[in-house]
Amino acid sequence: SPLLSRIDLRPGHRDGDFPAPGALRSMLPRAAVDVDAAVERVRPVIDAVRERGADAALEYAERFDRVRPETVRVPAAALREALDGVDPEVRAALETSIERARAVHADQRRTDSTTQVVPGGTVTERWVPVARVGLYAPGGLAVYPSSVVMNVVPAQEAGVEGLVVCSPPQAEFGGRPHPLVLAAAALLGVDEVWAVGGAQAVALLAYGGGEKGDTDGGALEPVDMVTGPGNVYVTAAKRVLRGRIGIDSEAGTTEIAILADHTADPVHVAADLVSQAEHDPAAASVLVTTSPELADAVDAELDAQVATTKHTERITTALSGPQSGTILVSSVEDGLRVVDAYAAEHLEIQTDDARGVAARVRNAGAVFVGPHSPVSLGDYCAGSNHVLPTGGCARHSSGLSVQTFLRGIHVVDYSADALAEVADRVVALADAEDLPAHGQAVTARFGRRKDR
Ligand code: HSO
Ligand code: ZN
Repeated sequence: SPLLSRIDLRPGHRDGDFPAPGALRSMLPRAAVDVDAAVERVRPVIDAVRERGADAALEYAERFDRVRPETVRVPAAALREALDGVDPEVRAALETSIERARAVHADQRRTDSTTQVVPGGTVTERWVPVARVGLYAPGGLAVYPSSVVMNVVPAQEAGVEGLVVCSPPQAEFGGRPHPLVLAAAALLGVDEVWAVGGAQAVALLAYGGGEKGDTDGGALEPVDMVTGPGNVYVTAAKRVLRGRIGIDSEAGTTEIAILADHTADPVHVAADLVSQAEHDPAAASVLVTTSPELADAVDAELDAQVATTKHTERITTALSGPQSGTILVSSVEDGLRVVDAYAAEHLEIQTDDARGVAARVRNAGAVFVGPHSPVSLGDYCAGSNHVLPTGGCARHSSGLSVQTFLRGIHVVDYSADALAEVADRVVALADAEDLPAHGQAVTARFGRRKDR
C-alpha cells in the first residue's frame, strides 16, 4: 500500500458542501506536539540554572548530552580552528548562503516615520533593534550550520549588537558544539558561542551567569530575546520564559505542502516530499492535488525514491505517519482552501500558472513557485529565511526576518498649542473612564483645574 494515506474531498466523495476552514483544519493531517507535558519537565532545569548559572548547565550537559565541556564559553581559538578546518566547498556554499540572505534581509530594514497629527503635534515611529539576542542552534539528528545563518543574518541586518549562539556540547567533539556550527558563527563574525543545549541553554540565556570560580570566560550576560529552532524541551523552555525574554514563534517539526495539478512532474513532487521528511520521523509531507493520476504517480515515485535514499527509515516513518498524506480536490480553487486551512511552514505551487496561484495563497510560512523553486533551495541558498512558523501558526505569524528583531517605539512630541487644542477631548475620555487625574495631568499645564 502507498506510503501516503489519502483524503478525498471531491464532490461525491465527501459529505455535503466543501468544509469551512475550521472543520477543514480538523480533517487535515497534522502532528500533535505535546509541549505542555515538556513544560513540567523543564521547570526544575530552569530553576536550577536560575540559581546556579553555568554550573547547573554543566551538570545537565553531563546528564543529557553525556559530556562535560571544559568551558561552557567556547574559546575564540576554537572558533578560528573550526573555520580553518571547514571543507572549502562547504565554506563557499555557506558564503553564498550568507550573501544571498544578507541581500534579502538588508531590504527588510525599516525607516522611521513621522506623522504630523496636528500643527505642532507629531508621532514618530522609531525602529530600534533588540540589544542582545541569543540564537539557539540545535544538535540532534542533523547538524544545522544553515540555521545559524538564518538566525544571525536577520539579527545583524536589524542592527542587533549583542549576539550569542548556544548549541549543545557534543561528546564526539570534545564537549564543543559541532564544528560546522562553530565555523558558521565565525564566518558570520559572531564571537560569543556557548556550549549549552536544551532547556538549560534557554534558561542560561534568560538569566545569565557564569561558572563558579570562572576567571577568564566571564559570565554570560542575559539576553533580551531568544530565537531559533530546537527540540520540544527548548520550545517548552521558551514558552515558560516568554515575557522575561522575547521569543520567535514556536518551532515544531518541519512541514511541506505541495499544491499540484496534472502539469506537475511526479519525480519532482516526490523528491520534495522526501526532502523534508528527511528531517525527522515526525516531519509532515502533504500533497494537495486535483489530479488522481498525479497522486498515483507520486505514490509510485515515493516508493522508488525512499528505497534508494540514505535515511530510508526516518523518511518512511514520516511519510506513513498520521501527519502526512494526499488530499484530492476537484479544483485548484478548493486546493487553495485546503492549503490555506493547513497553513504549511513551506508551500510549493506546482500548477499551471503557478505565479497566479501563488499570489492567491493567504496562509503559509513561505511559498515556492513553479517547477524550479524547491524547498531545499530555500533551506540553504534562495536568500529567503528558513526559520518559519509550523503547526498552522502561519495563520497568524511570520518567519524570522529583520522585523523580528526590531521594536517600533512611538515618540510623542506636542507643543503647548497642540496640547491645548485637544485638552477637552482628553478630559472627556478621562472622565468617562472615571480617571479624572488623567484629565488633570493635561489641564494642570494650563494653570486651571477642571473642577474650578
Ligand atoms: N527545512 C528546515 C530547515 C533546514 N533544512 C535546515 C535543512 N537544513 C526548516 O525550514
Ligand atoms: Zn529542510
